[in-house]
This record gives sequence, C-alpha cells and structure tokens, in this order.
Amino acid sequence: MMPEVKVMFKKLLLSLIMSFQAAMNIGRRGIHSLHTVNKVPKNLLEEGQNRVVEASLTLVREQAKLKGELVRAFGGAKATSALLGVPLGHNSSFLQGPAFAPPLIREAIWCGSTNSTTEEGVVLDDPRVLADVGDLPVQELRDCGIDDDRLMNIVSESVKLVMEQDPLRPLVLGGDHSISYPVVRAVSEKLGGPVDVLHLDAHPDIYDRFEGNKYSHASSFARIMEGGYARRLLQVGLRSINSEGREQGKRFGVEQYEMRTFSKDRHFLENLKLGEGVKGVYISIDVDCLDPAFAHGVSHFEPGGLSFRDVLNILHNLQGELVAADVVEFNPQRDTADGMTAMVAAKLVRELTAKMSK
Ligand SMILES: [Mn+2]
Repeated sequence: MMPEVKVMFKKLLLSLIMSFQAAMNIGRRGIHSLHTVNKVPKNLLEEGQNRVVEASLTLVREQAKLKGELVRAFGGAKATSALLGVPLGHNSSFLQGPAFAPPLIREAIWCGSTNSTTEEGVVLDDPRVLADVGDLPVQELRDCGIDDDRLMNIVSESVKLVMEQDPLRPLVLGGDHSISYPVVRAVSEKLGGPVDVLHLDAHPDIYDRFEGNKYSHASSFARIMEGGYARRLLQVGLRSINSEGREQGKRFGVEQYEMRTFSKDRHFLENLKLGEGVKGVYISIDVDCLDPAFAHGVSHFEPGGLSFRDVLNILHNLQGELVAADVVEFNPQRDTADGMTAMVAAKLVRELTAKMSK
C-alpha cells in the first residue's frame, strides 16, 4: 500500500472508531465510574436513584396534568394527541442516534417552512388538537445506573400518566423501536384489554432475543405478542425478514405483508378497518418502513420500501379508533444536512395527530 493511502486509511478508520465510540457512549456519562469505587454504600446509590425516578415521573405527571387541564378548560375535545418524547437509543443493535430524535422532530413539526394544517385540514396549533408533555429524561435515568427492567417500567408508567389526563392520548416520539413494548403494554393495561396494532417497518422486530437482549429494538413485537397486548398485529413494509422472523410471525399469528407483494396487497392495506371489539388501534411507525430514497435518516438502509404517499394512503383511509401511536427509529446522525428526514418524521407525527384528535 502507498504510504499516503495508508495514512488516509488510518485516518478513516480512526474517525469511524471515534464516531462508533461516541454513539456507544450515549447515556454513559458518569455513573459507570461509581461501580469501580467499592466504598460507595449500596443504599446511597439506591436512594439517589429512587429520587431521580420520582423526579422524572413527577415532571411527566405535572406536564400532562397541566396540558390536560388546559384542554379541558378550552372544552370541546374528545381526544387530543399528546407528544411524549422517549429519547432512548441504547437498545439498537447498530447505531444509537434515535436517542437524539425527539427535539428535532418537534422543531420540524413547527418549522416555518410549512403551515400548521394537515392534509385533511386539521389545524395543529390548537391546543385541543396537539399537546406536548415533553421528554422522559431517559439519559439522566441511565446516568444514575437505572437498568432496563426498571427503565422499561418507567416508560410504561409515563405513558399511563399521560392517559390519566382525559382527553390526552399518547403520541410517542422515539427513540429506537424497543420503546414500543413498554408503550403498547401501558396502553393495553390502562385501557383494560388488547388493541389492534398496525406496524409499519422494513423489519418484523420479532426475534425472541437479539444478541441476548430481550429488550432489543429487534424484539419488541415478540414481547408485545407474548404479553397478549395485541389481538391483531399487522406488519406492513417488510423487506428484511429471515426464517426466524417468519416462524415467530406464524407462532404469534402475525399478519405479515411483505413489500415484494405490496402491489397485490395495496388495495386491502389502503382500506383497513381495525380495532372493533377491542380497545382500539395502535399505530407504530418505524421511519425505515419508507424507502431510503424518502428517509435517509435511519440506522438501517433497506431499499425497496414504501413511498411517503403509500404510508399516507394507508393512514388516511384507515377506519378505527386510534388510541395511541409511536414514530420511532429516526436517526438524526444519519440525516441529510438540511434535516430532510426530520421533516418526514414530523409529517408522520402531524398526520397521526390528525387521525387521533377529535
Ligand atoms: Mn425497522
């Protein structure tokens, strides 16, 4: 190898390693050093963790309460979608950038380059249509050494706090796809029965475990189906599915619609009627359901996907009571410099809001 090529290669490798390390270090700010100090009493750490958990839930509780009170004071709303950010990226098997997504989605929702009316004429700057209860401080919780068993329960708890404030309904901003498990679980537990789940994604995310992680973003729908939180699970946009994905799909009775037959399935998928006889409909949108041509800012590029209009046709024509939703896996670290995919994720949120609020 020529010496200058060697230097270039070394530099490239170094920058790759550095960006990988930066991604791996999300949520590992300081507490990990505490584990090396054996003189720290265990109860000191536990009591501190409990205080931070309580403060985190108090923040969500009080924000939801205030927004609920405001909506009720205005009057006339039967359902108001409430944004709840869950900036969690460490259960991704690849890149962790989705931990940075919620504030960028919010910024794009209110971006001056477009107005605040959705395609079907719903006006978003009415607080009875779209409320915001802020972000669950996931990285702060992780920095206190909170493990995933507890963190997932905290995510569920925060969703329930939103649902307690009638007429607020949770519209969750991810985060990687692992958050859909604690969110759907909370929705089902709070409503007292299963929902029908419409899941748009390039991947079925139904591995029993992925790389040993039962909370992996590739396993969330296995947990949802095991828990009995969904009566029907329709997966749309699939184009990266292996034999385990198909077997798990069969095992749980999942209706899997693959891209290779989309032209045949289109009519059915653009005229869905869901949620009757159960507690309603939950929609989970992984931004990578879209072809990478429409959404560059995702961790897993999988060509051959849905167009943005395909997704809107499915959403606009769906009949059913939308009780909660999530938009996950937008990775700002992979977005174009002009933030194109942030606008894509924001428009999905805006159109879901229009579907949910009334
Ligand atoms: Mn995916």
